[in-house]
Amino acid sequence: MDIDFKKSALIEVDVQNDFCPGGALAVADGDKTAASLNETARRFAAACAPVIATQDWHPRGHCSFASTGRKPAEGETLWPDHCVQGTTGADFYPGLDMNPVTLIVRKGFRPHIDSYSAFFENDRKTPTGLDGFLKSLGIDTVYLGGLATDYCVFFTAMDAIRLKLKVYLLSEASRGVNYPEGSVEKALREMKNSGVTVL
Ligand code: VGL
Ligand code: ZN
Repeated sequence: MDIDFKKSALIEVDVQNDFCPGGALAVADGDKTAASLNETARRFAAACAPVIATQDWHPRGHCSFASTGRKPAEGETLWPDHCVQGTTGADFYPGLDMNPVTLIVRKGFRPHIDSYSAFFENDRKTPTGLDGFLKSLGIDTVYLGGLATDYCVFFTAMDAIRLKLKVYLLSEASRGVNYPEGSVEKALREMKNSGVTVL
């Protein structure tokens, strides 16, 4: 993989305990993303290129939790309680090397909006600040991987395309929830159709 480190950033999406085996919203082999991300992150760090780690960071009783008893809107998915602020489940998976990371972006902390993408919350307009961060550094290309391929990785990739960035998905460094069945394949297809290069 030939990377232009002057204009590229790596985004490591939600590699947190709750998305790894044993966690509240475990993704099959979610822990396997870490080794591959670490290897790429160390190459970025050696070039002093930005490495961003995102962290799903929900308050207790967050609107995305099925435990609220709320009726989901059309097309909306509710989840088991996960990545609650300050809990071990919300911590980064210990196998993820945080030394190369230059920025941590927390998302999903507004009680009434969920946030899958690292760029915008699910209202599609509340920014996380990541776009401004990348722009101020002159970044035009992002490499991304992590959890989950069909949710947070997918929405991050699609927003990055919308923001006119070149997007490379590190598929070896990503795993999906695949709920509903087939959603990983659907996400991969949509990403490819939108201009994401799947590595
Ligand atoms: C995610 C569901 C709920 C993810 C986060 O990181 O893909 N999925 N919250
Ligand atoms: Zn979440």
